[in-house]
Amino acid sequence: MADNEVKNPGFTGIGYPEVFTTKPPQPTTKKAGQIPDAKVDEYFEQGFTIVEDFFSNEELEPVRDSYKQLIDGIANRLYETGRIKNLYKEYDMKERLLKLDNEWSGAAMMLIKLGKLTPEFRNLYGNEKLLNAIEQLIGPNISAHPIWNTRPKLPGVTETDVPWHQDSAYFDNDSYSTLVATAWVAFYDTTVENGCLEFVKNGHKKGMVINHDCCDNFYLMLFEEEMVKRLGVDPKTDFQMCPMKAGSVIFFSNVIPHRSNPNTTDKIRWGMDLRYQKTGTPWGFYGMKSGIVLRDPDQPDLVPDWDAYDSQDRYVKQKEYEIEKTGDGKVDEFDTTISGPWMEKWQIVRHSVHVDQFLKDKGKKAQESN
Ligand SMILES: O=C(O)CCC(=O)C(=O)O
Ligand SMILES: [Fe+2]
Repeated sequence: MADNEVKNPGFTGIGYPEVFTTKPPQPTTKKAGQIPDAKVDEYFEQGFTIVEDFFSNEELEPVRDSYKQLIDGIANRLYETGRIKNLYKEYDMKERLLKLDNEWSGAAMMLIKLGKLTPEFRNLYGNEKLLNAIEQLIGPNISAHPIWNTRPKLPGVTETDVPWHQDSAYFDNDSYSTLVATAWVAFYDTTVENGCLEFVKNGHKKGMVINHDCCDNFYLMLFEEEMVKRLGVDPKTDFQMCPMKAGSVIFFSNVIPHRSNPNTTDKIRWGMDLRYQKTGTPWGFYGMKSGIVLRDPDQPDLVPDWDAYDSQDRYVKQKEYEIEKTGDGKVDEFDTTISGPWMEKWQIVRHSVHVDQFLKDKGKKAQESN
């Protein structure tokens, strides 16, 4: 754990408890998707809440189909460039990417790095029911946060095992006082065995981003002692596994610590996180990418500008940031490293190809940080 706070530009020591524990005024009209009052209270009291059966199978099927097409596209690219000898067409969505990744390790990363929102993803991100629930958490002026993620977790692929962290540790310090409400959607059942999410109850109460270290693969790490020391949580009673049925959504915020453990089954765990914030609050992504307005009570006919959102590819932006705009920021489709500005907010205590790529892009040698 990083003990020397001064060395961590990401640590401010300032907390915003009220931002993360205060329920906004609730809508006065009933709308589809609204979650029970007790769930809204739970979100602000313990820092997360699971809403079972939020989406029906019919609502999720187009999104899953969209993923199937993306995976097919990746399979074809790997095949036509001679990286794989089999297309694994006979396998379904819970297995095909794993088969591909086992033959060419990097296939899963290619999917994760496909930053584009397909029409089906846009529909899910801007889904009326979801926005009605989000309104209960952040109020009626809703924007999409710059960052969303595909979350396949593959057995044996450590790049999909996410250590303890607070999401804000990845964002810039200007956004520490902004509530970002995340909706993590389960496409299939998540279980303890396949690596469901795990949360630290009450870890949001101080509203503070605490010391992280860099990096496990490209992920920041938050150690248990740091959570105990600064957030006053108790691992014995506050760590909570959150298995979810397909179609369920877990809502959480950007300061609640969470992680997901390795998948010990032989099928992929699948989810997607969609993030929302109040319009006008800092986007939090180092000026590299902005969000878009999804809902504005003063503009009932507003159509979200998804093209503007999608035109800012975060992975290209992250590359540009690293090479300080000296290059064209083009990302090779087979480059399976991920790196970004969060790597310089925290001490580098562990190296990986991702961290070393970051240092190389920044013109620093890996050894210099040791
Ligand atoms: O899906 C996972 O395993 C991690 C998800 C996560 O950290 C997030 O959505 O913020
Ligand atoms: Fe997270």
